[in-house]
Amino acid sequence: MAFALNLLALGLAAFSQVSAQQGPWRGAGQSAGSPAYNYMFQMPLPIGPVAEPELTVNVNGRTVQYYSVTIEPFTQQVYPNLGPAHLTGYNGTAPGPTFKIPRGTETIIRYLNRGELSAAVHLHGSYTHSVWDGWASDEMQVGQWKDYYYPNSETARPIWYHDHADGHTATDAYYGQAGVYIITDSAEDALGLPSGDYDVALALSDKRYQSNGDLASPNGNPINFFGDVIHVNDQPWPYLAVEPRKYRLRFFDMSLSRPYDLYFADPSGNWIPFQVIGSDSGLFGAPVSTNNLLIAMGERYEVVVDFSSYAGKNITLGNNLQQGQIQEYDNTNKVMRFVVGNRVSDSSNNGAVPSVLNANIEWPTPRTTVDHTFNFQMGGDSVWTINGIDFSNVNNRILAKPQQGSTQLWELRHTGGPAVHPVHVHLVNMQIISRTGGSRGVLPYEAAGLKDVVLLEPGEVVRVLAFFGPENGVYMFHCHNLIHEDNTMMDAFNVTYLQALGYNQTTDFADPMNPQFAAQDYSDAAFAPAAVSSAVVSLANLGAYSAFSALAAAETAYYATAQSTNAMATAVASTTAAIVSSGYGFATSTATASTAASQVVTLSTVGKAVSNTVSTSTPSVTSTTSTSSKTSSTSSKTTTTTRPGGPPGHHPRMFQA
Ligand SMILES: *[C@@H]1O[C@H](CO)[C@@H](O)[C@H](O)[C@H]1NC(C)=O
Ligand SMILES: *[C@@H]1O[C@H](CO)[C@@H](O)[C@H](O)[C@H]1NC(C)=O
Ligand SMILES: *[C@@H]1O[C@H](CO)[C@@H](O)[C@H](O)[C@H]1NC(C)=O
Ligand SMILES: *[C@@H]1O[C@H](CO)[C@@H](O)[C@H](O)[C@H]1NC(C)=O
Ligand SMILES: [Cu+2]
Repeated sequence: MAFALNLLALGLAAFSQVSAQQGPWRGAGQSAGSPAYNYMFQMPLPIGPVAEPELTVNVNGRTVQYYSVTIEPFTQQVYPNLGPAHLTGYNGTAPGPTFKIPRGTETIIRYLNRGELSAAVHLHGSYTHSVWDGWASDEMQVGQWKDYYYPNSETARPIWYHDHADGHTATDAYYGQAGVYIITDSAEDALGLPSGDYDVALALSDKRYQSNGDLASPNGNPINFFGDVIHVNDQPWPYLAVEPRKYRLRFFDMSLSRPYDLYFADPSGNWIPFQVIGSDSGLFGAPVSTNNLLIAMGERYEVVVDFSSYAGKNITLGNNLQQGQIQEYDNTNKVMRFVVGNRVSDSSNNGAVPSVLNANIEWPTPRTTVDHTFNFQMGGDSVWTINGIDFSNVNNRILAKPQQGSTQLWELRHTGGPAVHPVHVHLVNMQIISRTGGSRGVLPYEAAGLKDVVLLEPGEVVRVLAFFGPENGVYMFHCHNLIHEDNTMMDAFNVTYLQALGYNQTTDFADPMNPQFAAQDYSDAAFAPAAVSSAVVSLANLGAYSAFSALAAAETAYYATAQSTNAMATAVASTTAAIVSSGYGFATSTATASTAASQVVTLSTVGKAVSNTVSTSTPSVTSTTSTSSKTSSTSSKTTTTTRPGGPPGHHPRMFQA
């Protein structure tokens, strides 16, 4: 039955204009018990401010911005007629502050945990060294802080940040620890897509409320959490006043367990065609026209929708999901409303969507041999696993060891359990090669770009191809149904060091538990302006991402030409000058300092400068640990360490790493 319903949703919706009114709504008459929300489409869509850097440093031509964020409890009046909801979010907001970072500008974000539980921050969709990737047990306990260092070197794309702490990621994301992070670039700017007020991020989530207006807990059911109140940017069923022109809308599914099948309906219920222009890893080669868009947890899709024919009318964003595993309620078929005005105040960037959006998607090298098969299944006691191994199985949880810079074909199988599994692989950009075993293949907008999440419905087998590099390190991959992730459908892979590259790191970024980068206890001294800028400079001076482009090029050449390690010297020498500049390419940072910086410090004379040139045959990075206020000079290659135990209420599983 699930398949039949699913076929209905995807088949009918994709190829014909169907009325949203037709047929009984399968969620009608059901509620999860939240009080009635009597303000549907009456509250404006919240659009948070874009974060501004507190400090910008220039190190050997690289621009590094510094931001700080405090994880803290706050209240939000969700039901105007009831009491407030209690949340815990980044800087006391939900969603957290929006980041908009030009490609090539590195960022260091200091998170201070003033919440109730331990925290680990993952920048989802970023190539980030393991030590800053939000490894589930690399946690900040309450009262601790950690500096996360990000490259932002990939092409323009909508990524996001959210908690990833061991065992309570779902709780933390649900109560507010999630936010939008957008990478921009000049190639995208040159396309003339709708921008400024006409470029809107829409973060979807579903929640439940108690009779007093406070949130109901998402915990208790190990299979799924489905709320009966749909939020966009943490506001239930909002409206957005728009002009009769084109808009770029960026969808983020930040829900714990709920995918959506989105459509735009005019006042008669007719669906409005729109164009999908990009997904997780940025712009497609060409736009994909559709009447509906299936988006699962963790996924992002960007669309251009044209309201020009609807002046003075209201357009509803609806959810037509008809998937047997997904619980719909009375109003989960509605998402938000666009109230179209009569006047266009700015008609720039309102032309046809270019037929070529991105001519340089860097598709992974084709490969037909399956390197790994992963079964996503439910075991006894409601434990979810990958190949029978869960994340608490410390000695066995590394399920793959792709060699640095290699391309692998992974087969992901939904082998059981009454739920869907959107699989997220950290670090990589995946090409979705095939989907078999169910009722559908690869959707056109899944095939049009690279992705970091792919949805597995019951019975489905999906093959994905990805480049594992350019550097080595240990990363998680897991189900992005956060209930499953916590319970513990998550394991790891180790991108293993490629000796032949002859590339020597003096700092170990590969072990996520390297104590050099562990969270530290709060102290006023560590937050004094001079200490902050010194910490930023020390970190920036590591040049942690400076060799990316040279390494990526060398690896590509190595795997293309080297049949034996003897060929390596030639491969490196002949390719290091070539900058990989698109797709998953890792450009060396080149952007100029942001004018938004409140303080600009040029520190080329502070510390020992990093060599980040890529013209030499062997890229090198010189660590400047001697200038760092928080490094331990003895830890060059550290293995696993044990962190202090979690706060009360912490998930009882114990990890060594
Ligand atoms: C359009 O939606 C707005 C906001 O919900 C509402 O105030 C208005 O009455 C609606 N207009 C029409 C014509 O339905
Ligand atoms: C978070 O709030 C602090 C204190 O108001 C502010 O200085 C900082 O810039 C904010 N961070 C972001 C990312 O907006
Ligand atoms: C990952 O692989 C590296 C070799 O590149 C090895 O030294 C390290 O111990 C491995 N890490 C784990 C956790 O297995
Ligand atoms: C890296 O280290 C190895 C072993 O110590 C050495 O043989 C090699 O020359 C080094 N490579 C570079 C580029 O320094
Ligand atoms: Cu799952």
